[in-house]
Amino acid sequence: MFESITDSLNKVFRTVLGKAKLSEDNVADAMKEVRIALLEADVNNRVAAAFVDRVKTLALGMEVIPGIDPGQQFVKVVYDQLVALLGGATAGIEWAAGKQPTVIMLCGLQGSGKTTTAGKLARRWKAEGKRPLLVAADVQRPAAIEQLKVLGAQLDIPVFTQAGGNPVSICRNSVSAAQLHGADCIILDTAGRLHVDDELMGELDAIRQATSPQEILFVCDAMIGQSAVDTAEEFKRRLPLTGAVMTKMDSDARGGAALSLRESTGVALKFIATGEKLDALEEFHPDRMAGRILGMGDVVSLVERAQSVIDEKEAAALQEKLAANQFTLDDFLAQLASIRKMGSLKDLLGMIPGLGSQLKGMDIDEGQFKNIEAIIQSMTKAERANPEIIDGRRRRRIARGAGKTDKDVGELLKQFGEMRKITGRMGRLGLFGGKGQQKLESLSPGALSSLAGGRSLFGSKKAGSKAQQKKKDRKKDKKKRRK
Ligand SMILES: Nc1nc2c(ncn2[C@@H]2O[C@H](COP(=O)(O)OP(=O)(O)OP(=O)(O)O)[C@@H](O)[C@H]2O)c(=O)[nH]1
Ligand SMILES: [Mg+2]
Repeated sequence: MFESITDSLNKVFRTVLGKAKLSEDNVADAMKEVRIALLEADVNNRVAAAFVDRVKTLALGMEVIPGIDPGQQFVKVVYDQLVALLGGATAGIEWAAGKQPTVIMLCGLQGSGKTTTAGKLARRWKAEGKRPLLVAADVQRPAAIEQLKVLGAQLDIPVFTQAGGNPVSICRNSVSAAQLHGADCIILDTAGRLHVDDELMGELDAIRQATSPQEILFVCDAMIGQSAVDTAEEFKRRLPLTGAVMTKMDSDARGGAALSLRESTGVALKFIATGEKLDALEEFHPDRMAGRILGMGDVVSLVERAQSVIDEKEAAALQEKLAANQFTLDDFLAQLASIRKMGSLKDLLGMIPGLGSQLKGMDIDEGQFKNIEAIIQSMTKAERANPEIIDGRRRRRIARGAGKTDKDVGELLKQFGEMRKITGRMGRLGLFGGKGQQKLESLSPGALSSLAGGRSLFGSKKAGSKAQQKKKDRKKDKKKRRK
């Protein structure tokens, strides 16, 4: 979503990096480009101008530090200011003190993603050891209560509903019922409207008075761009918002709303949602996001994502196998499935420092995953454990079964063989644990590169007709969503 801004900013940085001295003109030129990049990403005009002014002043006032590249110093100023723009420190959730349950009220326009977000938050907090209760306070839309019930059943989380009654009494009663449900955090899923109106605001304010929520989170849709910021402003005039959740960050929205929200409205972004699935919710960290936007990667989030999908026991078993060089195609298949659970490959690679900007224009072929899976799945158990037994006849059979060519199968086997060679060498170096192990970080880059040498398992292609097709697909998706 921030691809184009990352790309533009990296171009600007290249013009200043390596310069022995930055003149006023250099800085002015660079900041002109930064401003264009921000505006192109749909950042609010006023916010962009103020940001550029701040960076310019700081960059021109930079003290020359001997031995430090002024260009790098400039990038650091941009990074620091971007972190500040996004809110500085991570804004956590304010949990109620003592035995009181915490009340979290969600509000926002129709279709912004409140109900989905309620489910995602409940899932997240349950995983953190809390006992959430979802409250169906949307009596506006007949299907709304059912939608929340379905989510609750899926997550095995109780849902408070009440036949008849108005939203205010439902919410009030849910707080008294929390104890009965053994719940310590109550998530109120309120009704949305197409536009901000007095009736909606009156209702939301009455719910607030009846339940004294610790958090009133404004849920907004990144796809509506700057009007998300305007709507936040309107909500804030009537309700003491404590934070915001930006949804649909997986869409081709340019991200400007997320960048402008804090500075324009003073409301801190607390979560971002990146998909329809219930695990597609991330806590918003200004520093990590700034790193991602500047193409510096976000290793911390990458590791967290990996931890959320990788089972520790499985990982330990895998390490043993790697160390003993008994890694089979079946293990490989399981690893692919874990990686796919973590999100799109491009998204993941973008979190690796230095890779983000290089990915621009590259069409990471996610279909390759499927090809590899299809080929491995059409092998017998014996073949997967012992690829050496695959001869010409077997290869043909596998290819036919997977709908691929003999060459595809041959290539996969060759690459798997090379990978095994590398893991074998790493195993001998004790990199996968065990006695006398040497940690990966402690290896010199030379040693690491001597380990590498195989070709990439995943082809990547220059953007072309495929990228255009993807764009078309995305448009189609968007249309579907609107319906
Ligand atoms: N792609 C994507 N879709 C999302 C995301 N969050 C929600 N949606 C989708 O957006 C649509 C509306 O979501 P809801 O959660 O029903 O929105 P709501 O605010 O509760 O809507 P109302 O109750 O009608 O006001 C659904 O189709 C969701 O699947 C997200 O982060 N990414
Ligand atoms: Mg809803």
